Amino acid sequence: MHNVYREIASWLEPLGVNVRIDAVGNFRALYPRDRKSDPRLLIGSHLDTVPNAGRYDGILGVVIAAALIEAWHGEKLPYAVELIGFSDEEGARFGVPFIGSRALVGRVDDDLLNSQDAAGTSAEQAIENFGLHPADIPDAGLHANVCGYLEFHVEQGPVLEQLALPLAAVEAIAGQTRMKFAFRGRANHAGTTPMHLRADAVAAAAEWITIVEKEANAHPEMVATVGSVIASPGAANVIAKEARVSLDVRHRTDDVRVGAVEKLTEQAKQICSRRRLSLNYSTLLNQPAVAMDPFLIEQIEIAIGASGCKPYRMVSGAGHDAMIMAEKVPAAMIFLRTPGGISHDPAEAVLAEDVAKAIECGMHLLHQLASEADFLKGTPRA
Ligand code: HGY
Ligand code: MN
Ligand code: MN
Repeated sequence: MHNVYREIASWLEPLGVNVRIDAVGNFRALYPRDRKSDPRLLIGSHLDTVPNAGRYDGILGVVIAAALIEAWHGEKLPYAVELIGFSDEEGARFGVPFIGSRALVGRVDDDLLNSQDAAGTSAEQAIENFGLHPADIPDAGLHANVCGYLEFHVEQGPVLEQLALPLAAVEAIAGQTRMKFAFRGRANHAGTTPMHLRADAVAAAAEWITIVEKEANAHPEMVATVGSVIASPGAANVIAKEARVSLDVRHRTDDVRVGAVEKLTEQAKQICSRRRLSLNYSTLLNQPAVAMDPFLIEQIEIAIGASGCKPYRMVSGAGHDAMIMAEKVPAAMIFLRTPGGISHDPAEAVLAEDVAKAIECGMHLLHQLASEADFLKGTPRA
């Protein structure tokens, strides 16, 4: 068993849980272990992260879920908790995010399994190399008794720090588009090729990247990022033949986001035809914005109040597994303040007292939900 699984299992097994690693590498632990047929609340987040990451994105939500099980241990609540540590939420390796949570909602398809990493290994191959069996992926699906999903997560932005609040309820998660573009020109000698005779892939990509930034600035609350630019052959004295470029566009309103993506794709085409380059592009993710469950948002705000904090609700610019889980069950998130507002970087921070507040809020929440029979039965609410 991978050491992160072993570590979490070592916290939980003394409490009486049964741990399993499902077919896409999600860590799953049911507590109490003998309550298989009871209503089940899923609490967790993702175990993976991004290159050169901080220490809290994802994993903090799994640690808080484990802390809640530990704090609850021995109490009799009318439902079980399944702790979940998703194996791949970021999409850092295969470019396609939410592999772990998509397995729970039954959306692992051939496109996803055939997506490849930089070395050409497919996700399916990676699953097999890890000792798991893609044929078992259907068994990773949600248990029929799951009544809801809760995720604790660092805010990853500046809002709660500016408001001097430790916690917030997430009301919605912005939609996001992820694409990859290949600008293809002609390699040539940097010293002998006159400027007007060039088909310079990096110069074309650079022109487009400034347009990406301009387009995002033209829409309030839009963010657009080119996080990766790979030039080849990548020598200082060779005009680049190819520039492979990533695009990440996010906005709370899907029409605005999709409209901007279409415009940027069109502009990439125009730049390439004017500069005598060719263009290849593909969409890796077109994830609509997702509202969190209104009932659970209310319950979270009550629990935040019961923890002595001022309730607050906000939209998440970051994507989360909760937006995938919301396809099948009521889903909601609790944000923790991010001092410095930095994330996806080693400077990412969290305050110990805010983590304590989050656990206190979580305990209130677990007790509040214990008396919500309709919620536990999974009765669809109007
Ligand atoms: O990129 C994101 O939205 C998140 O960190 N997965
Ligand atoms: Mn992240
Ligand atoms: Mn995350």
